[in-house]
Amino acid sequence: MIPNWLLQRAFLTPDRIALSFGDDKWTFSELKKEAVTIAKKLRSIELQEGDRIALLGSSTPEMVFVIHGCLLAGMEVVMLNNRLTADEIDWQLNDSEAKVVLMADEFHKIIRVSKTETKTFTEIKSLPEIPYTITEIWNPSRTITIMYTSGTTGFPKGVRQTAGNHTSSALSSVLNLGLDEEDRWLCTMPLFHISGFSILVRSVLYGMEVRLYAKFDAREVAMEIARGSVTRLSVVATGLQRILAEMEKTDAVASPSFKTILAGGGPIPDDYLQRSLERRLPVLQTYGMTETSSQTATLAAEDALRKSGSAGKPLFFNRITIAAAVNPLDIGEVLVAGPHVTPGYIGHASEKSPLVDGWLQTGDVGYIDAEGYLYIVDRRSDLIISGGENIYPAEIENVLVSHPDVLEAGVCGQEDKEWGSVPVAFIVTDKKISKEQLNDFCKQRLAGYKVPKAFYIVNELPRNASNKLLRRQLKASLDLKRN
Ligand code: S0N
Ligand code: AMP
Ligand code: MG
Ligand code: MG
Ligand code: MG
Repeated sequence: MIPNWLLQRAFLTPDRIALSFGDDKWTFSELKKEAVTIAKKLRSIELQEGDRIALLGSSTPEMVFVIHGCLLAGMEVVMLNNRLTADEIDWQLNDSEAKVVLMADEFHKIIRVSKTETKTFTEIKSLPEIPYTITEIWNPSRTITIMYTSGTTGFPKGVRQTAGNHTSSALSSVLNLGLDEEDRWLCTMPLFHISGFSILVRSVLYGMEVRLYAKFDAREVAMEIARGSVTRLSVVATGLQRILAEMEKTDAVASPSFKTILAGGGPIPDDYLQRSLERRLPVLQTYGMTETSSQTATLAAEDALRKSGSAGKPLFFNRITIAAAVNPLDIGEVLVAGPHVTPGYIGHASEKSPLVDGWLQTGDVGYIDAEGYLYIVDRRSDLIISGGENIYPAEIENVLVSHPDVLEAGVCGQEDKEWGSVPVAFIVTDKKISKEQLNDFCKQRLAGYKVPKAFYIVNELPRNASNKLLRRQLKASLDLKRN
């Protein structure tokens, strides 16, 4: 049994600050009032408990009210990545069979092609309120959110995250990080990723303020850290590097009241960790994924130097093992178990469970040292992580070969100073086709971060005897180009 998060929180500490955005603030009781109003309005469009809806917007207070409104009303919420194109969103709407898309007004033009019914936030406001009794107790297996994560075949998979998953994740996190009355978590991570959504969950469970930003603004974030007006922050490597550069400009250091930066979503370069020390930024490397509703392992601040490069030990309720490892340091696939692990996917991917004998097959490669610290040595096969956004080459290749003049296409990641890694494409064609044309073609069909940063026209692609594309050889040929 899990209490309805917001009802319980607003009952326990109604006057604590729940959310701030610029100069505006809302207490938990005010947040509840906004959310209850939305829940009652949604009732008027025939939405029932257990219905699946999709949500598209950016990080605004209104978005937070709608998220909580939907949860109060018992809905399963598909969190759409707002960087996607109309086609990509349409695909996720079909796969998830969402009944309706609720969206911030400015996204209306993205959805116009979709068959799914839509309601803008302004339209929701004008709906009548239908009174009903909001369920006070949730079943732990109740699906709260569905987040799409990229898949090896090029088709994203919708991950179910239950009330139990989110709740245990937030509890593990607080056992790891601790909690102080003054804690205030700065959220510049997208709410449609678990990195951002998990901050909202921690907020209602702990009674902690979320300081929300609509956009990542390194200067503002650096100022909040130096002033100590926030105490916690989550970042990916790209964000951390921007904050460091900003603080270095003015030789700023973190306020002593600033406590932790959770840094994850991909590898964090050693250089960033060293520079963070000079800024007195306590950076905690963390390993987690959509399938684990955020953190699985986190490196404690006191181990940051001694265990540099490690993602730390599993959080209290979680277990991590390395497939087929006999001794410490043996390298293999990272397997994860615990109450935070998803029960599975929805839609086209629902047939195949990500669990084998109760262990989540992460696809990541790593090892555990003799003291139990996890090291991730390689990302899942071919996965490209650009600024914390995951991309599988097949997704881009599928789009490229759908171009009438493209005979074959191969995509791999190229190291990048700003984004960590970016996709580049190799094309086989017998026509004259310009790189601009290819770029435009991709831009119409793929989110900006998936559009290859370079297109190389080649005579053939490296393949093995059974005609399988050898992406590692593509990568090797890139290294040759650079040397
Ligand atoms: C890094 C961010 C903030 C960059 O976005 P920015 O600067 O705001 O970009 P825009 O102004 O919107 O666009 C400008 C141009 O930049 C391109 N662009 C934007 N983002 C990317 C990107 N990632 N890669 C490549 N290009 C990008 C735009 O396309 C635009 O170009 P044009 O004009 O040509 O279209 C932003 O990318 C960001 O917020 N990234 C973070 C995403 C994220 O949260 N990932 C994590 C996902 N994983 C998880 O959630 C599991 C791990 C986890 O939970 C976790 C992770 C970290 C910390 C803590 C945790 C935890 O466990 O709690
Ligand atoms: P997502 O599917 O967006 O949830 O991304 C999860 C993936 O990001 C993991 O499976 C890893 O490949 C990668 N990742 C997350 N944290 C780390 C980390 N600390 N070090 C290396 N890779 C990471
Ligand atoms: Mg994923
Ligand atoms: Mg990612
Ligand atoms: Mg073709």
